[in-house]
Amino acid sequence: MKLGVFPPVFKGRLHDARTATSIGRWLGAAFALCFVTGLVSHFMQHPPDWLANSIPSRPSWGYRLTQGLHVASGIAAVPLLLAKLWAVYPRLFGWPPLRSVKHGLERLSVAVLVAGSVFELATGLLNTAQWYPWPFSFVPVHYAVAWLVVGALLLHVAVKAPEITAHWTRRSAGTQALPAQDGPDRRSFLAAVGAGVGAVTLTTVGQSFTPLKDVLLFAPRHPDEGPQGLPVNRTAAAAGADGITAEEYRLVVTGPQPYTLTLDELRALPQHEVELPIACVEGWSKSARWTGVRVVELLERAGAPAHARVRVESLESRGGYRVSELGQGHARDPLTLLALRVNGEELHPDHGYPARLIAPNRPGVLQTKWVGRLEVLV
Ligand SMILES: Nc1nc2c(c(=O)[nH]1)N[C@H]1C(S)=C(S)[C@@H](COP(=O)(O)O)O[C@H]1N2
Ligand SMILES: [Mo]
Repeated sequence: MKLGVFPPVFKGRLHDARTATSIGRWLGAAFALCFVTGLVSHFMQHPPDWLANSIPSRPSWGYRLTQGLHVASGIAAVPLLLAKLWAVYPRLFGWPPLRSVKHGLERLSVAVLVAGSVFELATGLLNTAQWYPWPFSFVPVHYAVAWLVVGALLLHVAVKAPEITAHWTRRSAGTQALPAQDGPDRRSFLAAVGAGVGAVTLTTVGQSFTPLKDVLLFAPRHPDEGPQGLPVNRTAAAAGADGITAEEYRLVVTGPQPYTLTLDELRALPQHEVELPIACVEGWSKSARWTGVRVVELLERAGAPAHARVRVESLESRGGYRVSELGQGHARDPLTLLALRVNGEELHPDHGYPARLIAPNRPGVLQTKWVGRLEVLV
């Protein structure tokens, strides 16, 4: 940049459309993956009525994968977005600033795109740390702004289509026009961006992809930390669920033939063992060996019809996650347990003693702890 003149003159070809396109397509891919996996997460957590009974319970690792990709693609997008902004910022000095109504609208869409992207990545990142330094509710706002970003992104791609196609491939039009010495510069810049993406991914992805947990440096939750080798978001004490005794505990099952079980009666029912992950929406994920009673067997005993949905209610008195619902697929899956034990031990209070729900392909927030009631919905 040549200082002292306005508008400034940028000579570096790193700021040209070819660099912007190179980074832009990776950023676009990261955003697309983040958006699609975000939609999956949204609909699994808040299924509209018409969808509630069609959410599949398999593959059992499905949500772990999609949410792991959601958080990883969001994190990878941070260095990509910074690089992209650096590559294109000279355009902020384009002169005259407003050439036409169309140009004005285009700049407005870019402003929405940049602001929305920064907002999504920042709030998403802080959410993984369970830190909410803002007055609004994270989930609906993060979801709504995602649509705004996608809209602005599609508009941006449409407007820039000629430049994108011109610079898409190595042999693309315009390459010949570039001075030969640009090649190494651009390659080093792109290599540095690639290294940045690799570094942030490698040092954070271990929170859900446990083979890499030993190089996990920058994640708020380590998948090994916590009682019985599993992380905890909300402790029994925080939920006011730490005083539950085996003597007082009752499981209430409602339905055509309602009944109540004591903990000893639950323990006396056929026990099954499953290996399933807790896949927290916030990004960490960890597999464990759970032992307990099949929910489908509890439902059959209550005379529940095959298509019944189930409301799972915690003994926790308040808190956003004290109730969850099982659609038909999850309610009937033999892997869905009311678990009494984890990794060979009785559940720790923080993991939901005396009984918690564990089901395949399900967001962590819906794996209800301290379960006291199963309500058959027909
Ligand atoms: N009743 C109740 N169940 C709950 C929660 C809660 O706050 N209350 N937190 C959920 C969340 S966000 C996750 S990720 C898992 C974590 O389970 P863990 O603490 O046993 O690892 O429990 C879920 N079950
Ligand atoms: Mo969670």
